[in-house]
Amino acid sequence: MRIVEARVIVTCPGRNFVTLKIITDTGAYGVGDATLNGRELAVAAYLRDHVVPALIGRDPARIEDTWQYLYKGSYWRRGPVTMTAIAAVDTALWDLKGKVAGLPVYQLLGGRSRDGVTVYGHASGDTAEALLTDVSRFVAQGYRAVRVQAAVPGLPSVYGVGKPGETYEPASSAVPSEEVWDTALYLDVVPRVFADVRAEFGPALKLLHDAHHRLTPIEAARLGRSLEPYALTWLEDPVPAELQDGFRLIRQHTTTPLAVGEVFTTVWDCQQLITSQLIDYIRTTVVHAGGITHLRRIFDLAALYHVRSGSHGATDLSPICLAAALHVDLAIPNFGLQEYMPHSPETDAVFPHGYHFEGGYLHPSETPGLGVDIDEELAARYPYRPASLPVNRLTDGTLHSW
Ligand code: GCO
Ligand code: MG
Repeated sequence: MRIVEARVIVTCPGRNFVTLKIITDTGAYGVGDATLNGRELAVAAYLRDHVVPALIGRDPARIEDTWQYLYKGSYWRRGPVTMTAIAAVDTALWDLKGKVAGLPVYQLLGGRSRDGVTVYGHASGDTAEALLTDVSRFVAQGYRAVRVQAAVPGLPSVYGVGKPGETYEPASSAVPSEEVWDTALYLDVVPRVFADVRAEFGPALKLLHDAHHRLTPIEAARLGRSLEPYALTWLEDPVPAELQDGFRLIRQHTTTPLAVGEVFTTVWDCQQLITSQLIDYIRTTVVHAGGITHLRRIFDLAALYHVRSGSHGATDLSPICLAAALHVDLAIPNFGLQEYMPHSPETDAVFPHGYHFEGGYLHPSETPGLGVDIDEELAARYPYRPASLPVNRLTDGTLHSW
């Protein structure tokens, strides 16, 4: 079998997605997600100009060799654009291998380690009452884990808090919109919100919170400590993750479990955090961390150090990435939680898939491969629309992490 064509498909059914479709001489094909929110066309160009020409004529069965070829062969290693492009190729080749073998991909990864993939949903609200109502919406659907993000009085908008009834999509305008941030106001409100939620829903519901890289280590330590009575499952991205010694400082002060990794692209970004046991959950995901091949390598390292997976699963990762993540989640021994933000009906129509939600769990499709596809005709009806993630400024105008 040989690769005869690889198509880069950019579509915007409500938000932008980049997909790679690898086609072989037998007509069998595989699909991979290549979406990097706000930087979609950089990955599309990397694939079209630098990767696709080298794929033509290759044996698609050689997944590991192709991964090494693209990683070592570019000389310029790592980085989100490169690793997202490699992920797209890798994911498409696993999809194809499953189809050729007649097996769902999780079977190729060693088979089931659990019955279903526990997911967490996103609750938010601009008042205490609205937030409790939103959490109960998830509880009523059977969710066992809910991420809670609250409005901060005094700030016009806050990461993770959508308008009532609308899906939260921060990448909107071509030029980044500007938000305002005040850490003191935020640190004041979050523990009070969790006190209310824990009192209302009891000890069994897993609660999570995303600080979205906005705190200093000592601020994060204080937040973690103030949240201890409410037993969070994790506090996510407490600090920007470049300076990893910051996690050591947080760790010295709090038993609130820590999660990080949605912006990491290789095992080299998290090996120190994992081997020093500075985190509890690693949030790397298929599309941004080099595909199934490399993600499994990260999770295997994590398993040696009591670190569990908690893969990123926001709506800017396409249904192809989610499908691939579910196969990995089902197979690995150290699965923790999977983030799940359902896609819009328009997106679901462009990416027909067989995974489904039931009582707090997602189940991957049992069809051979990943069990997800792209409807290219429908995709062509939604042309690319420039959309950037926002920037964040302190009240005095200083640029801060978003
Ligand atoms: C999450 C993430 C996202 C990111 C988004 C950026 O935990 O789901 O923080 O909401 O902000 O994926 O593109
Ligand atoms: Mg996050």
